Amino acid sequence: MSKGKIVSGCLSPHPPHLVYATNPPQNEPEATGSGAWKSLLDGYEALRASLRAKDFDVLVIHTPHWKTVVGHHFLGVPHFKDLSVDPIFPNLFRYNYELDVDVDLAEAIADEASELGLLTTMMRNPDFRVDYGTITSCHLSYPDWDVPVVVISSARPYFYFSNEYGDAEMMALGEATRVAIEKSGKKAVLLASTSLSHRHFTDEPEDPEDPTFESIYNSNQRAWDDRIVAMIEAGEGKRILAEMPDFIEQSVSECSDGGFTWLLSALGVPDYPGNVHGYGSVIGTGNAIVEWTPPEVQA
Ligand code: 2X7
Ligand code: FE2
Repeated sequence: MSKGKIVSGCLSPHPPHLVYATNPPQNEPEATGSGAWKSLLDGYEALRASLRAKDFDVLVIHTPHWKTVVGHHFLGVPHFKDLSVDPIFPNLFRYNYELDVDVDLAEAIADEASELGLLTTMMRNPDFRVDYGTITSCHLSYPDWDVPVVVISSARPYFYFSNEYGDAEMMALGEATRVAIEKSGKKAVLLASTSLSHRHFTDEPEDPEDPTFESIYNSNQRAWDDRIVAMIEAGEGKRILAEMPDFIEQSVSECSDGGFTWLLSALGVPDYPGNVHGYGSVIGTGNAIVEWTPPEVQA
């Protein structure tokens, strides 16, 4: 068996607004088409075109909206079908999903992670409702749903301990993910389902797609996002990690759920640029759609 590899690692933010805006048949609410979020919708179109041109066996996703109190959990049932509803925006996202899980790879990542000292659990409840972060990022990045997924929950180390300790756990989880993929012989796409800056408005315009309403929450949030995006484009993975604790603290970043650090670690902390397909705000939050293609895959 040849060695498995990560063929692409992506930041894939999950505002349900972006699914709503494109009116897929799986989503119940109907969009007005007023035109907000164009930069992100275009960015996702570019990411989808890129992923469809790649050959891969599995999507591995880390989601901030499956929050687990004790350790890192993995979906451990081969098939799920249900209705996923965003608890904050049920007016935008009520999505009928059906997906397959690569349970073997999920177990292999969990085993590697426990070897590295992390607490892991396989989630075996067939009636479990998959969170909207998973469904949204998978739909926006790869709506074909014709490959299985591995879904990893977000444990609470940043919240119970510190940003520095949280990063240390996610570095280990990223390492475990890479090693398990290599041993599996599979080709994987990784999705870190996360916004960057994450302060959001607490009221909504009457038309959620009103483009005149949409803007970043404040210029501090935007300054941090710009800084992170510049480091992504300069191939400064190591520096992003060095600044991650301050970034999380000062921009209320959703990266405190660990996805970005996990992704950078799994990619071996890239010193090559990520391709920024799009950046934009949704209800005040900052979101970047980014893809790192490892140099050995580009060659
Ligand atoms: O979960 C989210 C998010 N992270 C960003 C924006 C809007 C809604 O939901
Ligand atoms: Fe979120």
